[in-house]
Amino acid sequence: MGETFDLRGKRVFVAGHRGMVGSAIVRRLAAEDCEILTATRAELDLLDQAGVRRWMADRRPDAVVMAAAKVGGILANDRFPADFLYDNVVVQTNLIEGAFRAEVGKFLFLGSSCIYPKFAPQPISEDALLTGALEPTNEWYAIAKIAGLKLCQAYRRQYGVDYISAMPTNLYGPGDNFHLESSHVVPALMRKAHEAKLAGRKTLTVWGTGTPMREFLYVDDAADALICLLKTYSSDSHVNVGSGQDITIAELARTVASIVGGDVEIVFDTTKPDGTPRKLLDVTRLFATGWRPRYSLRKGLEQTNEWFLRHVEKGDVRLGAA
Ligand code: GFB
Repeated sequence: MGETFDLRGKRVFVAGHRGMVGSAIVRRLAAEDCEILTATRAELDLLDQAGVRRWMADRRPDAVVMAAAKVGGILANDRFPADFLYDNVVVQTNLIEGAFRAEVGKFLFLGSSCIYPKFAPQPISEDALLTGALEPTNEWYAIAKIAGLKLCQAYRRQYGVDYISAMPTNLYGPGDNFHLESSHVVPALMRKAHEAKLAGRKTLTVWGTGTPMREFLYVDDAADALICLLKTYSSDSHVNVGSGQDITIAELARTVASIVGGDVEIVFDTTKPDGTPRKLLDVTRLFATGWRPRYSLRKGLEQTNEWFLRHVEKGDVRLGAA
């Protein structure tokens, strides 16, 4: 697919550059001939509309990649519905509207595969959007993300700007949140497996029944796909970003346990929710660009495990912050 947006010499603002996804995007953009703009929370509060407008007017990016979001796993989504809806709607609206006012030509909005109906036909094509009821544990986050992709579409239709949206599957990798209550499943299981090994415990507790299926994509693969879309994609409809393969949570737990080492039996805590039974994305549209993932799940998990070990030693992994 040909390039529709030439990054050379451009100023690209990565909103949320300290997060797992934003930092992978910054790593990936370093290979491009462009200037990367970032702002810490102290420099720019994305919840402050006037501040975002000022920052955009002042720094004048040519493109914005929106990786800033309030994110969390199944339990955090369920417990903090107001935060997940309010923070995400306000941050994304400030960024999209602020970019438009500052005449930013290209905007890449990031959503999530949870925008689709709970019982969408598998693999889930982009057309499944708004065809059925959402999964209740994360409907607040999903509603925010649907509003974000619709806002990009609306600006595109009304003003002809090149604002596009990507919907990544479940991502994992270096820089993830390893807090046991607020994290996603990969970092949670990795941390639990390490703690079991250190304490000589013989069990690894997995939430739910272990039967739900999830598709995982290593964050550096996701960043590569997103930069590919930034350069080559320009259309009204959003694009799914995934690996095209899924596994059960029980299989994931066994794989994580085998990488971490230690001899653990997997037990299921069925007082915790399963969430969506399956959400495998149809990645035909993304793969039509020629892009393919480079990391197998096992390789990505090994890399994440190495990162986790290095950062636990240095004491700077996010183990405590909810
Ligand atoms: O990753 P996760 O929290 O998010 O959970 P979702 C995935 C599956 O893993 C669920 C199970 O079936 C969980 O019950 N699981 C097993 C665990 N053990 C654990 C554990 O120790 N911690 C966690 N967190 N899960 C999120 C949405 O849904 O997906 C967000 O809440 C977002 O909105 C994200 O869309 C990508 O895949 O269920």
